[in-house]
Amino acid sequence: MRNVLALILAGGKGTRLEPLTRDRAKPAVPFGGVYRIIDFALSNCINSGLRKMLIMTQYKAASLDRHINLGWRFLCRELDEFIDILPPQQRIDESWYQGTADAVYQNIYSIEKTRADYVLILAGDHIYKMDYSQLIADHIVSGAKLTIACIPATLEEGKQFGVMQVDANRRVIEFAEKPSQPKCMPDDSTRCLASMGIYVFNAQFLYDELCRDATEPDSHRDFGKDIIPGAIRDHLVRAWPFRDKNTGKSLYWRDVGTLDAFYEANMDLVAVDPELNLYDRNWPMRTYQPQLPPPKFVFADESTTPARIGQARDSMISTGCIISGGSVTRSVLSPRVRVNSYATVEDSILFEGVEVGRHCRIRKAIIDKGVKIPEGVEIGFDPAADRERGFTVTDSGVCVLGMGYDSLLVQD
Ligand code: ADQ
Ligand code: ADP
Repeated sequence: MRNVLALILAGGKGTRLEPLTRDRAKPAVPFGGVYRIIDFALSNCINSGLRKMLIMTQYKAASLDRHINLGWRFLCRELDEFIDILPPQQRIDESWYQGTADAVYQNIYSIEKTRADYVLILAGDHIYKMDYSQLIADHIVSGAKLTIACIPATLEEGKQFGVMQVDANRRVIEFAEKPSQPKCMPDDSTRCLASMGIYVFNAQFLYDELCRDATEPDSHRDFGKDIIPGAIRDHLVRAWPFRDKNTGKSLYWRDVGTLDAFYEANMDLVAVDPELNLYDRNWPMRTYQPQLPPPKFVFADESTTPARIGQARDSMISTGCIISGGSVTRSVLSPRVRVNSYATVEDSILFEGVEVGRHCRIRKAIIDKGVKIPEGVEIGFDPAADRERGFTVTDSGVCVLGMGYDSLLVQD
């Protein structure tokens, strides 16, 4: 793993996660209480034995920068180990990158300087646990120039992904980026083989392909749209299925690009027996956490109606939270959340520092950092009323309050 460089693409705009991405990049969005989304890719790198990481940022990177600086600056440069942030390159006539390949191409000098033989390209916005060393070993043994991690998806999901066809040796023979009619797998007419956006390239091959693409006038400068379809024509490009070695079953992986996917992936964590186990001591997930006292639960008085009981069930409650006479069910609370007496919070995600006033009723909501809900307010019970108040309500009925939405909350 010493000659592998991990490049983490952390620059996507994340429009479909608004308002959570209005002021921060998608990989910096809080997830699972104490994590940021990017912690999953970075923890996977560390747990896989990778020690050279470059994070490519673009939009609204201040909060991401701070998180990396606080939580991920522990590698030893003297041993040629690093996690560095590559800010966007300032070009004379264009300030933003075109596609993902352009972002990599413009940083080619920093990448070549690492003298890596293999480049692992990752997205900063996926929730999963993957041992990249297995993927890299498969890549090296097969002699492929490029290996793409893949997973079965429904034909509907396939419209959001790169969809491929492979031969009996897992050679990729067709690749379509976000096809309107995804082609199914030969042995399963209901599913297609989706690219996870995780690639291992032979470094020299990557540089050659990026330089070739840079001279194509019609290219979008994108891995999925241009580089991969170009590479499969003349070179050995293989697929690597992300599945359990023993059972053959596909493993947990979520692209949390939409509010509903983000919500569901958080809710997956509060299941009694979650598919994604964060408590696995063999695969620790790292993050930055402020120094805070343990969560506290106070008041237990059943004689009042409603009862005044400080409690949480089937929930993840972070440090510094105080559940003071309120009740929390199937929810994920980031640090320093406060839930006051007679309030109920159900099926919700509350980010850092949210305060829920007395007698509030909150259901199926995502509430961003620092929002203070005044006494007696109801959220998530009436989608039309929630929309009217200026909140985002998703197709599946999740109500989302961005930072600074306090002013829209009038007392019911
Ligand atoms: P998408 O995720 O739709 O599909 P894209 O929007 O290009 O592809 O984003 C890929 C990653 O790069 C994301 O993590 C994004 O945040 C980041 N990114 C985008 N533009 C960037 C830039 N200019 N600088 C830095 N980072 C940037 C891709 C593949 C599909 C595949 C899915 C799987 O194209 O084939 O199926 O990922 O999720
Ligand atoms: P994160 O929650 O990701 O750590 P920050 O707290 O740094 O992010 O906030 C990200 C950006 O959002 C900041 O640059 C700030 O300008 C903006 N912001 C923070 N709080 C508010 C608020 N209450 N209303 C509007 N914008 C805010």
